[in-house]
Amino acid sequence: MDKSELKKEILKLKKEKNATIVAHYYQNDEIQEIADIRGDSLALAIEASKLDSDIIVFCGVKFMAETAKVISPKKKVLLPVLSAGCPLADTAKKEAVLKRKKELNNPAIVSYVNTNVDVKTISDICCTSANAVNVVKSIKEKRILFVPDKNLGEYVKEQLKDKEIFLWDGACPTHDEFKVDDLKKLKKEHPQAKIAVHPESSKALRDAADFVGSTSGIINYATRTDADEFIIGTEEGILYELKLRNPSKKFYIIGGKAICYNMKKITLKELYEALKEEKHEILLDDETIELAKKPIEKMIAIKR
Ligand code: CIZ
Repeated sequence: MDKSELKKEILKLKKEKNATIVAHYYQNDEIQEIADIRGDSLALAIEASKLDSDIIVFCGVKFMAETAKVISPKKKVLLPVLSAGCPLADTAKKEAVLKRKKELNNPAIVSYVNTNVDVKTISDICCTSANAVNVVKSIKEKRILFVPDKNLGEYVKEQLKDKEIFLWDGACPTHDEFKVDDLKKLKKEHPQAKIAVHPESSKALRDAADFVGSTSGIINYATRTDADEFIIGTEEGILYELKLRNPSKKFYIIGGKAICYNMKKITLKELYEALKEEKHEILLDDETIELAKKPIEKMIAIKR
């Protein structure tokens, strides 16, 4: 089938099966285009839970689909490509996190949503890049083990000096790769451009930026800021939404390219097959859902 036939079939199946397609901002353009909802992982999981659809097809990576399942346990949640994982999440295995907690004499565990679901079951509270500072600020504990992103953890630490934050040695390979020299080069070529980077980037990059924020934060910043050009430090799938909302503005990705290969594994073909065969269903046992739900719900109760 060619792309236009695939699109027709996907729309037909979606209606027949009462399914909702949600796509993360880092997905391929063709997936973002056909999705019912686009957003960051938390917004997608929350929005999908409000719909009366029977199936949620989560076009993103595994931890995102797991979070959607925890929030909507009665719905069938599908992840079109099972191998779409997150190398950052995989740096924090549950047993290793528990060991570190013990070594540090039991600090509270704040886990970024980019963790596998079993790590959420042992977390005191979760956070996203959009609410990490507010989440850490909100908890009474002073001593915190922040997993797994050391850059985001360091960013939080810089703003909350009264907390003792222990970092995990994990980083996102896509964001950690941005080079300050590439940023400087772009700034020289586009001196008027505003710089917006994700907090998963290194300190050097964050310090050089006009704005540091999550995907939704970067999109809102670029949309409300009165500038014609922006230098962007996050995965390039974000360009789809940035251009859609700001057709007259120009966006340059640091280093010219930033791809999360896991995010790009889903194409129209995989999406079509996932809907047709209802695969790959995310299955979690009741105990995991119950335990993982607590830190996620605690986070949702806090403003972004
Ligand atoms: O939580 C998300 O969606 C991720 C991974 C990034 C972001 O900034 O939105």
